[in-house]
Amino acid sequence: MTMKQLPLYLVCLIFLWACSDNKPTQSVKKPVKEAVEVPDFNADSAYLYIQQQVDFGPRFVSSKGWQECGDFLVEKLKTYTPHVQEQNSPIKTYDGKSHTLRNIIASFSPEKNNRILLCAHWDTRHVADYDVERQNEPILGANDGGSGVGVLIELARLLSQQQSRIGVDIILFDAEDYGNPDGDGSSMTSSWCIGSQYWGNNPHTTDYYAQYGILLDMVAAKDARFTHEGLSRTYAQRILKKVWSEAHRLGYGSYFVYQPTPQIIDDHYFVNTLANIPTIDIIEYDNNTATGFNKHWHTHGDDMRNIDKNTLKAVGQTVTSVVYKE
Ligand code: AHN
Ligand code: ZN
Repeated sequence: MTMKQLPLYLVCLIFLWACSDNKPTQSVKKPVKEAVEVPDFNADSAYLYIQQQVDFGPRFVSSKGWQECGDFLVEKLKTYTPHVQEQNSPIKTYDGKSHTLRNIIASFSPEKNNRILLCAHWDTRHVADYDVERQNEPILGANDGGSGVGVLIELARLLSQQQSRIGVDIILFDAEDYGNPDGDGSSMTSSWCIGSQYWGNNPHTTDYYAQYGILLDMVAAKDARFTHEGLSRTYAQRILKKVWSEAHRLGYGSYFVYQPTPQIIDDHYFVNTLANIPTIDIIEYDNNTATGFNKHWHTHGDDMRNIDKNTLKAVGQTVTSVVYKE
C-alpha cells in the first residue's frame, strides 16, 4: 500500500466498521407470541345448540320457552366451566310488564386479568312486527337470538377442552329484543337491550375490565355478509381490523366484507358506553332489505331454515382463532 492509497484504505475501514453489527447482543426484543394450535370450530355442534334452543319454542322474556331455555343454557355452560353465574334483577318492559331479568355469564380462567368479552342475546322477540301475518305472535328467533348463543356455547365447549392464554367471559344477555315496536327517540333506545344496560351498570365482578368485546347477533343465515357497523367503527376500529383480517386470512373474506354501514343500537352500544370496553358487533347487513337486517328479521321465517352451517363455521372459526391467538 502506498501513501497515496492510505486515505482510501482508512475510508474503507471506517465503512466496514460502521456496517458491522456492533449492537449489544442483549438487544431489547418485542415479545413474540408463541404459535398456538387453534382448535377446530364444529359447525354441526353449533347448529345443534341452535336447534336445542329453538325446540323450546319462542323465548321472549318470562315465557315458558324462555324459562326452560335459560335453565338449559345454565346447565350446559356448567358442564364447560365451574364459573357460571346469573344476574337476576326486577325489570319493567315498555308495555308496563314486570319481569325478572336473567343474564347468564360463564367465565374461563377468572383469575386472569387479561380478558376478552364475548356476548350475544339469548331472548327472542315477543312479536313478529316485520311479518305480514300473525304480527302479534312471538317468533322462534333461530338466527335472531339462537345463532350467537349457539356459536358461543360451541366456543365454551372448545375452551373447556383447551384453555386459551387469555381469560374469557361469555355473557348471554337477556331482554335485548323486547323493544317498543312503536317507539322513537331515546324511549326507543332504552326499551331495547335491557340486559346489557343492566350489566353495564352492574358488571358481574367489581372493577371488571376486558381488553375488548365481540358481540354476535344474527350470525348464521346463508351467505350472510358482515360489514363494519357504525358504532363498532366509532368505538372499536382496531378490533374490527383484527377480526376481519383474521377472517380473510382463514378464507372467509366473502362473509366479512370491508363496507361501512350505519350504526345499530345493539348490546355492544351499552358495553361500549357504560363499561367502556371497546366492543364490535358482528351482525349481518343485507343490502336488499329496507331495514338492512336479514330478510327474516322479526318474522316467523326466522326458523331453522334460516340457519346455514357454512356461515356458522366462518363466524365461529374466526372468533375461535382470534381468541386463541391472544
Ligand atoms: C334496533 O332495531 C334499534 N336494534 C336492533 C337490534 C336487534 C334486534 N338485534 C336483534 N334484534
Ligand atoms: Zn331481534
